[in-house]
Amino acid sequence: MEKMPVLVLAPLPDFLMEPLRAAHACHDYFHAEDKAALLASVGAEIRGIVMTGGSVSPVALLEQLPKLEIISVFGVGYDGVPVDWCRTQGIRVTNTPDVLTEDVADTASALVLMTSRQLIAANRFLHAGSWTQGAFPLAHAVRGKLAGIVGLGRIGKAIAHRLEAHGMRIAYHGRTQQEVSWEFFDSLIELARAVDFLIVACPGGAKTKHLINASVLEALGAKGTLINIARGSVVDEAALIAALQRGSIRGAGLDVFEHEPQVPDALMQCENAVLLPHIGSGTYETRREMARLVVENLAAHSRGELLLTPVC
Ligand code: 8YV
Repeated sequence: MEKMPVLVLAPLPDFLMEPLRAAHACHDYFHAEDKAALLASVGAEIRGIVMTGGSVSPVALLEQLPKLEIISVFGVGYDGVPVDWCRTQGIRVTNTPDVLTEDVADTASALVLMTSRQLIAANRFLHAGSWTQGAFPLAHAVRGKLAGIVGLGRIGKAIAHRLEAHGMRIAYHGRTQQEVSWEFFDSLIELARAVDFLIVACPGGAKTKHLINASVLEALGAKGTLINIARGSVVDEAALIAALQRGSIRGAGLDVFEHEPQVPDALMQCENAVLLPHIGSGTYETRREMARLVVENLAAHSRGELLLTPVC
């Protein structure tokens, strides 16, 4: 069978690239120095795209691929894909849900502990040899504190279960109230006002852009910490930096940023922020499962079978 021409829009691990290359004719758009020349030579033949959760496939690019049939995202978030446009064109989209839920939730709960117990600062303190000069300052307990989850999907729920195990109380905000025992807040501002930790776990994209703005941060206030494991676009980063600098919120634990991998110097200098380089799903176990779904979705599509994890 003839190999399906596939355009690769992002850097991918070898354990994904190897099976992709074995099954398809892969063209590396991400590393191509002359992207226009690559499109001119293979664009008319491309039938598949592989990209990551953080990468983007704008309509202007997709329009140059008249035979495109499927976009397979190596990630659960597909805010980089113009899904409504793809639907109108009959282009299928797949993602990698479920397999990364536990790791991302672990990362969120670790950020809660790292920020509240000052674990990163404590580690730095010891490495710097400061312990012999005195004890590390006291930090804050998480038990009894209220965590507000913004976006109670699969990942949001997995975070809530972990934080309950730490003795925390849970509330949430989202588009609709769900049949769960946790308190629902219709208003995001009211949730921010009530909680000690505001945890962003909703999808990215136009609908949630800068949902966490200056007013939400003001409501979170000096007793509050912002955690974001979702998408950088959900938080107004400039407003967050201003709030961290003024100390008008207590701190932040962030795994995602507005312009990854660029993180503003001003944010890197905030001692009250714990910053991770988008490692939420970054384990061998999970990334291999994500890779398997990408490969199997493309294979199913090539054989005309049902997709495993379709978005549309
Ligand atoms: C990954 C993600 O960082 O699943 C997502 O939406 O952002 C992450 O799991 C990414 O897709 C892999 O590079």
